[in-house]
Amino acid sequence: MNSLSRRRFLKISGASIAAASALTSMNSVVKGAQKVSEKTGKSVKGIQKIPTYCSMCFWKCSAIGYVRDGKLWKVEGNPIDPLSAGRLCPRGTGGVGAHYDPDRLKYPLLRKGKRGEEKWVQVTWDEAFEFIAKKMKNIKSQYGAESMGFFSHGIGGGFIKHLLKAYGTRNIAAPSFDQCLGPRDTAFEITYGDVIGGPERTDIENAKCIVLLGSHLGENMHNTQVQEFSKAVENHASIIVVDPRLSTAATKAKFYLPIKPGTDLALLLTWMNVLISENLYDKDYIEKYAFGFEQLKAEVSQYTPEWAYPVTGIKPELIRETAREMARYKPSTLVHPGRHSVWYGDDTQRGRALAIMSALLGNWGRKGGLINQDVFDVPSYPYPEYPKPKRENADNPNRKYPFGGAEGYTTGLREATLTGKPYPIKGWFVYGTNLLYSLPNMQETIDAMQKLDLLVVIDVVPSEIAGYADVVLPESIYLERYDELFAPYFKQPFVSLRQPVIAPPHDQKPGWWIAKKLGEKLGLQKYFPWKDVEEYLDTRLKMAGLSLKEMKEKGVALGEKPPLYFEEGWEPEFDTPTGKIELYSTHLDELGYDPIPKFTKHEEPQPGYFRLLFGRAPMHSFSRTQTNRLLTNVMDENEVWINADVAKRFELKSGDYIKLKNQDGIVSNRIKVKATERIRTDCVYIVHGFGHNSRMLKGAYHKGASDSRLITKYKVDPLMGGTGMNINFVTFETEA
Ligand SMILES: Nc1nc2c(c(=O)[nH]1)N[C@H]1C(S)=C(S)[C@@H](COP(=O)(O)OP(=O)(O)OC[C@H]3O[C@@H](n4cnc5c(=O)[nH]c(N)nc54)[C@H](O)[C@@H]3O)O[C@H]1N2
Ligand SMILES: Nc1nc2c(c(=O)[nH]1)N[C@H]1C(S)=C(S)[C@@H](COP(=O)(O)OP(=O)(O)OC[C@H]3O[C@@H](n4cnc5c(=O)[nH]c(N)nc54)[C@H](O)[C@@H]3O)O[C@H]1N2
Ligand code: SF4
Ligand SMILES: [Mo]
Repeated sequence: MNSLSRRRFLKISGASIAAASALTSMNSVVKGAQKVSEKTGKSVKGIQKIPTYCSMCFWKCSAIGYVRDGKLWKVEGNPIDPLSAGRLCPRGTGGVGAHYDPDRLKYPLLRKGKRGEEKWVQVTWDEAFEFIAKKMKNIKSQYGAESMGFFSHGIGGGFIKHLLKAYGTRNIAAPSFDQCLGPRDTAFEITYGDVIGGPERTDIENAKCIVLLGSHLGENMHNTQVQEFSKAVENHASIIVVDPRLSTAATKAKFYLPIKPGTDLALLLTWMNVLISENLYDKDYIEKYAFGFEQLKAEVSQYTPEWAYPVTGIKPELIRETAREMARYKPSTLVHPGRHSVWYGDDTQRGRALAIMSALLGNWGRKGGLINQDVFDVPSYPYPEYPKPKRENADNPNRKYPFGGAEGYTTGLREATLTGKPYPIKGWFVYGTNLLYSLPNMQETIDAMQKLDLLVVIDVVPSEIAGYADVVLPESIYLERYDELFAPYFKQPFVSLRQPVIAPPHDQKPGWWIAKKLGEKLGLQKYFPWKDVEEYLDTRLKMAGLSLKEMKEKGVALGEKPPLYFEEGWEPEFDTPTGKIELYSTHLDELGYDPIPKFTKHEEPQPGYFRLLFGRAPMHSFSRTQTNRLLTNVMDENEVWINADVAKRFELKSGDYIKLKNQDGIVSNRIKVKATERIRTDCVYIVHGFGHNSRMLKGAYHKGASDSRLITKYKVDPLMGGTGMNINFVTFETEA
């Protein structure tokens, strides 16, 4: 497999180059995008290099935008950036295509027809703000400020969030928790008293053995993770991949475990059984730092490899061999905690099992394991205090989900809107999240929206969610605006600046400007004391001993590196009830949940049906890049991966177009078949984000099929409210 895998890997890295050359051809075809200096009104000659940070996904690599003769030319990595080390992923390079996207929203729109009819009139920004402010004032006086909800994803939403907090609501939610990493972080918080966070605290580059469950690095293109993973592969780290599909990462693996979907928890518990029964775990570490080992030992004694074989489909010898392999390299064996972890509804418990595995291998706080991170402290702007909401948040009444996200959960807010309980939600602000494609069960979202008095969507293209809005506000893209400073927890703390590289081509405006102008219309001026965003940023940067002037030149400032490992002086401190790593969770026990994870079976497909799995493609992000012509030059539709034998049985071959029909009779757009040995017979796989149905997305309309449409069923995690979405089944409909 090795030579094949190397080629495949080169192919993936090559996508970056493909995007770059597509970009050159793009530039030669883009006409009428001649840029002029905002200050002088003259065309700018020569090449300008302007540091900023990327927003093609939420990893936020620092980048340098190149402007040639007044036109956006290319985007490259910023060499001093600890995240990208100067190299962007294919999507980052392709960011140029977002600026030139012909499907962009150009000016504010007011709805003409019914919600969802996509009929609009063009209005001025002032008319749009007048309309919104009037409705928001009505909602406040009739229902209370908490009756406004805010959905957002990404750092760009920061100023709008500030506006809504100033207005008086805290009903704020993002799909990056309940539809993404929530269960994982909840599990690590329960076990270690600390989260994994993003960028993840994974020391991939120093790991000697890497275990990936799902986590399809190489298709999942989170830059730092992929770069470190390639380094680890070059250094001959032993790779173990568990995936029902032979992912790109799996082609690099020494051990590939084609697990039956939904049974990872069984495998993890069985690995623990082997580590403990064969005395392979890190005894000193467990004695020193962990709580509940005896209970764990007793609990997992039932999960033998022979028990696991029929459950997971993985042979007992292979389970033993891989457990021994992990033990051989401990503590530098990294069981990757994953990121997109909302799979089956018991995801926090699966996350707990991952966390416990890490403890048995002694890898928290150790080289090649889960390491310490620190943050470049940039104080917040000294705003006046926000008004206190009069009612508790509507999304998680009485803390039904005891570990629900600190800032609310998405489907809870949707449910409150639908039911009017615990109180009516009458307005939504939606920033940078295509809720119809990011939340499960699209119809519930549509029904909820029909209950609203006001729906405002801030987007860059006419996304599906924008199609339902009363007012659509066109934002300038990330290369055309300032945003909040980015200062995450990372092994090398840093702060980075986003600044405009190029002016927006039409009447698009940045989030900060929208927030301030609307704030003024709402009488909330005191929350916007700064003249403009430059003053705001400079104030914050000065408090951190920096300045906007120097940040505009460098883009990134580095902070002081913390000790990464216990050996380097990172203090082992666990903020749990026992002050130890809780193999046995006292907190879960107290709340009446399983203190040690237990395996439960998940529903299986009916005959003729296949579990619908989904994931990423290297050159696209979610449902947000399918109109970017640079990226669609490389991939403009998704395919459905079907096991070759299954395809034969259904008389399907690669290249045929079919439709997918789910268990509830929902039928997808047409999608191309990829008949392959690289997937199990009980599931199919598609890349998320395709299959757009908004007519205004001309470049993406009806290209490929949408997983989101087929995800009508979801299972809510009782601990934190995350929505398990891998529980839908599809069958095939041929075109004839
Ligand atoms: N190019 C690109 N990269 C991205 C993104 C993007 O949009 N585009 N998005 C980013 C974001 S926000 C996230 S959260 C991550 C998501 O990326 P990951 O966290 O890596 O996502 P997963 O859901 O773990 O991975 C999907 C993989 O899980 C496998 N899988 C499905 N079901 C099972 C199962 O039951 N067991 C096992 N073991 N495997 C299973 C699928 O076959 C697929 O290979 O990607 C990030 N990186
Ligand atoms: N079915 C299904 N659902 C999923 C997932 C999945 O794999 N399958 N993945 C889950 C995960 S891991 C995550 S993190 C979430 C992601 O969920 P979302 O962040 O909601 O992802 P998108 O669907 O890409 O929606 C992003 C929207 O922001 C708009 N946008 C892009 N750039 C800008 C900008 O600069 N400003 C503004 N205002 N808008 C902008 C885009 O046009 C698009 O409409 O989805 C989750 N939901
Ligand atoms: S990982 Fe890629 S798309 Fe995401 S921020 Fe970095 S360069 Fe941009
Ligand atoms: Mo995510």
